[in-house]
Amino acid sequence: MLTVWGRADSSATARVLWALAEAGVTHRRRDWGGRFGGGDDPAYRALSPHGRIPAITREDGFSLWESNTIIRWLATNWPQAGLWPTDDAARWQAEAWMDWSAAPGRVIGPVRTAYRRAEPDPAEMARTIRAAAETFAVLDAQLKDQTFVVGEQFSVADLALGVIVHRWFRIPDALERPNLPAMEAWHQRLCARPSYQEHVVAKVSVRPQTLGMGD
Ligand SMILES: N[C@@H](CCC(=O)N[C@@H](CS)C(=O)NCC(=O)O)C(=O)O
Repeated sequence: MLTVWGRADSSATARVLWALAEAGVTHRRRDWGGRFGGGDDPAYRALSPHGRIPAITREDGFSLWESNTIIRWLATNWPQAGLWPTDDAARWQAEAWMDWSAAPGRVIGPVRTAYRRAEPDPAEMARTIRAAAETFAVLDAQLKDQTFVVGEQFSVADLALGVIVHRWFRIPDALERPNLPAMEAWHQRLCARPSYQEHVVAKVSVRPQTLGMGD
């Protein structure tokens, strides 16, 4: 059986738990990282060289780290889950979008930092939101005429981006931000998936001190 090492309210762990649920893979989870500690444990560092979560292990000694790599491994080893697009060109587009997912990951952090300040500076919030919106607009354009990130099939690309986009929509409505209608419609489609509700919506948004934007 697979073991996932990571607290359920971490965005990178939630991405893997969501993928496992989509693929119907039985696993267990160990609370790890953040308030649970363990990142500096030498045995854990042997699994995850930067000490970050998540990592996965199996009884036969197999282990893996980096959430997107875990998702790629999962999609390859559970082909019946259909997480790789069947069309070869679409499959490589999915790879590109997975790698691109680092970009929105980078711009959402400063928004959260600005918003969490004891005395938030409206100019900083506006600036960070504008920078994030420019990046998310790339995804909005991609989703304009299609159901999922690389076409009509739900894939690894949706798994790589769905958690980060959820954070964007957790920015309180009071903060002005551009409309991204195609991305919003896609987010709604993800919200209709029970596995996304369970592992992303219910977990990545539960900490009031982070204003519902998760970690
Ligand atoms: N690129 C890595 C990022 C891993 C990462 O930064 N994880 C965060 C949680 S989202 C972490 O380990 N933070 C320290 C901690 O929770 O102890 C991945 O996607 O797996």
